[in-house]
Amino acid sequence: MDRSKTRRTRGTARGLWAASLLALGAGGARAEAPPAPIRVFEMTASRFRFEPETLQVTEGDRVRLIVRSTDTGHGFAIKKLNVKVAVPKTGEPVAVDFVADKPGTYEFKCSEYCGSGHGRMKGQLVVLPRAP
Ligand SMILES: [Cu+2]
Repeated sequence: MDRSKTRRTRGTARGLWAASLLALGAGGARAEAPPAPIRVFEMTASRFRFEPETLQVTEGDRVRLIVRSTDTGHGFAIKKLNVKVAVPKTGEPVAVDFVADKPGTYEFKCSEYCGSGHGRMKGQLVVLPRAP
């Protein structure tokens, strides 16, 4: 009984291996561009700055920012990209996903009043043109 179980398991493993080879072959035959890489950045928000203050990505990158507060409640907003999230004072990380689809410099700033220096709590996202 144990032996037959083993054989079945091996058979399944072989089947999966063949299936994955087929999948690779099919993927290679398609002339699609590979998906844009995801750039992941971790960022902290605290009175009254973001760290890092400058982010640099390349046109077309999919970007994920993981933002967390080290003190009080903040916000993270990139107006031109329609991004705005609350960053809770609990320190829980918040994920912000967007596609940097146009080159340029985008200001980001704190979108939740957090004290006297709130107005200067900002940084920039630089999106470089993709080389042809
Ligand atoms: Cu603020």
